[in-house]
Amino acid sequence: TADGPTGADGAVIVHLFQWRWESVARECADVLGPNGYAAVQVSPPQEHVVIPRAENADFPWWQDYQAVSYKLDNTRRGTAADFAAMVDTCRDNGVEIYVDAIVNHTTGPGHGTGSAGSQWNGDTYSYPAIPYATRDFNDCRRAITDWDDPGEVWNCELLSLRDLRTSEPRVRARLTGYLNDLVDLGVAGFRVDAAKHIPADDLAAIYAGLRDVPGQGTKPYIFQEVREGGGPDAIKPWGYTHLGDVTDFRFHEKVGADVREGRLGGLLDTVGRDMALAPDQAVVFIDNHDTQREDMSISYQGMGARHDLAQAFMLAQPYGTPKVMSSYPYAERAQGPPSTGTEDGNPAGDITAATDCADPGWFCEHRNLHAMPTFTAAVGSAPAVARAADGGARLAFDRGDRGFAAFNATGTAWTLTSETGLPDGAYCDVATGPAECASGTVTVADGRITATVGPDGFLAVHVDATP
Ligand code: LAG
Ligand code: CA
Repeated sequence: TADGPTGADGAVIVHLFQWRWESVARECADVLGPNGYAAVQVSPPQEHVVIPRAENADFPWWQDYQAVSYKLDNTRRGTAADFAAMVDTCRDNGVEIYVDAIVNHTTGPGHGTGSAGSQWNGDTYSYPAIPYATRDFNDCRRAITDWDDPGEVWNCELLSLRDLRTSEPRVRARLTGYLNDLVDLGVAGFRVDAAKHIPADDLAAIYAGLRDVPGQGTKPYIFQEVREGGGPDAIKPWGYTHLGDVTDFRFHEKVGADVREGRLGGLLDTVGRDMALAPDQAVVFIDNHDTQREDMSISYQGMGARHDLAQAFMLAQPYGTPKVMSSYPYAERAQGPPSTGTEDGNPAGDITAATDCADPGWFCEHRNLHAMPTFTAAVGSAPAVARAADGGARLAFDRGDRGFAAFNATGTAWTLTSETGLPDGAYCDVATGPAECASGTVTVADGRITATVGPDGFLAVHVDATP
């Protein structure tokens, strides 16, 4: 559950992966606020390494996951002023900013100059702009090899990334300070990157010093990246739920694959039975920026309209806080976002281009969901009640007496008539247009709804969107 003003059950997060700050601000005003989104997860905003073009195509997106300092200036996505303006604009449009917080590590080996001009040296564990020195890093200075050993997972190096000594009060205070600087700007939540690699007690100490979000009077919302591995895998997602929400990757694996294969029939049972966490503790997604690079078949690039259907189902069903993926096509794993090309005088190298959803360089998946987040908000925690099916690839359900949604994972239109708990009346299809009902209405009469769902399409109506 996302706590805070928008944060009850029903809050929808969208990850605008690698978007420039100015573009996020514009999207909050034009699209996200009006369509019911509660929050945006933005890419890591701190100073990062710059990997020259010669070594990797287009300055890899993953530069951002190697922290050189906690300065917000001159990342590839804009200046500190751009970042602050984005937070304000989004808040003014009812949308919170959640920052992807890199707190487990700094950089990998090597040395260089970061995006804001700070020196870093991963070989000598030296980050003077923070400052961190060698004593601030754990003693296990090698990559994690045994994932069944908690000590290794927590204290050795994830991907050779220099592992912070988060048991140390000085390091904790520095991390809390970084997060509080963001809170003071109005940042209302954090995705805690690599939380699995930090002992829960260390995270508890880091979070304990967080300030209230200005104007909100509550602590920032926290969700933690704890990926459940196969085998014994020592560290489990449920070891972190006492500190905040936690990512549940089972949703991606099970729901993503089922929707891809057109297996909708069992999905309500799956989300009610086979997930890792309690519904109000989980953050769920069809794909994230990592999984879409591991298994493109569960991504917009691999699934097209079927991926839209999968994300729409996620917004309609009752498990977890849904996080919508919005990304860009790529030809190789490391490929960065569309860029303006290297700008002279800016050490961040390639600067992320302003996002234009008409430009095929960006997918903008969230726009294909139209006002579906208003459905999620309107139904809250109302239970899912299956209402109609036709074979295994067509499914419709109520959310209590608050909403009705239908999904058609076939190549032909599905005209259905079904009982519904919705009161008799006319409703707007928020899945095909804005909640203001530009896209036509669906009627409930005598407790029955009649509707047509297009090929590989979906429909959603709810009590807060009527003509
Ligand atoms: C995450 N969650 O816990 C992020 O979602 C994931 O995207 C991050 O990895 C990871 N943890 C560390 O924050 C990404 C890339 C990696 C990349 C890393 C650091 O997926 O490929 O590693 O960010 O930039 C790269 C190289 C590695 C190398 C490492 C250090 O790919 O081969 O070992 O840099 O030099
Ligand atoms: Ca660690």
